[in-house]
Amino acid sequence: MLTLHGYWRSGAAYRVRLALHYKALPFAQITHDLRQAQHRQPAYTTLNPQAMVPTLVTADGPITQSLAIMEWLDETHPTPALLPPTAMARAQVRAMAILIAADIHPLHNLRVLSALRDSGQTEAAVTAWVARWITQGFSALEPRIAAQGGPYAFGTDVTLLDCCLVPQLFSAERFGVDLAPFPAIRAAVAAVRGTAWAEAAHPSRQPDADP
Ligand SMILES: N[C@@H](CCC(=O)N[C@@H](CS)C(=O)NCC(=O)O)C(=O)O
Repeated sequence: MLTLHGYWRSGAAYRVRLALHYKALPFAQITHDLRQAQHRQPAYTTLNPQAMVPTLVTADGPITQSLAIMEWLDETHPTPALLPPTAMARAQVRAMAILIAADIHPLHNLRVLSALRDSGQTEAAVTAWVARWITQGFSALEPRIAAQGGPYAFGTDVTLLDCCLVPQLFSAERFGVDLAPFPAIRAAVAAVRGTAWAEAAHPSRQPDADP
């Protein structure tokens, strides 16, 4: 049995939930309220010394880092695949997924926004900070996704890029980022949203979601 340690509004945990539901893999969830700093409790940091969600606990032990988790899921449960068949296409999917996971998302995770607030930044300044980095990252992604021709972010099949893009758009909406300049990104996310597997992974459907 797989157990996902996460939090309903964590974008990185949302990626993994999408991959698990896309592959129709059963899993249990243990949630940690980041607002209450539950992810910093020793019971969790023995699993993930970084004190970040997600962690996937498998029969072979825990795996941290959402991209590593999704790659492991794809290697151990190859169908349906989350990566395309050719090496070049896989490299392109990974490059765009890393653009989101390494170059956009870390700039607006909880610890960074808390540090900005602690340094005296106003909520308006924090929101502008988030919008700045999401907009910059999406501006680089938009033509690359448009070039694939849809309906998904990397063309005709769902990939782990979709698992990164859907939560990133969710965060962008939450922070009120102007999404008008990104029609290809919005269309790719719309293709996934509304499917039963994506619905099941949605933050609002998780056991710890705010009412
Ligand atoms: N690179 C990590 C990022 C994980 C991450 O940023 N998790 C956030 C929630 S989305 C977190 O646990 N934040 C806790 C904190 O900032 O204190 C991954 O992809 O798994």
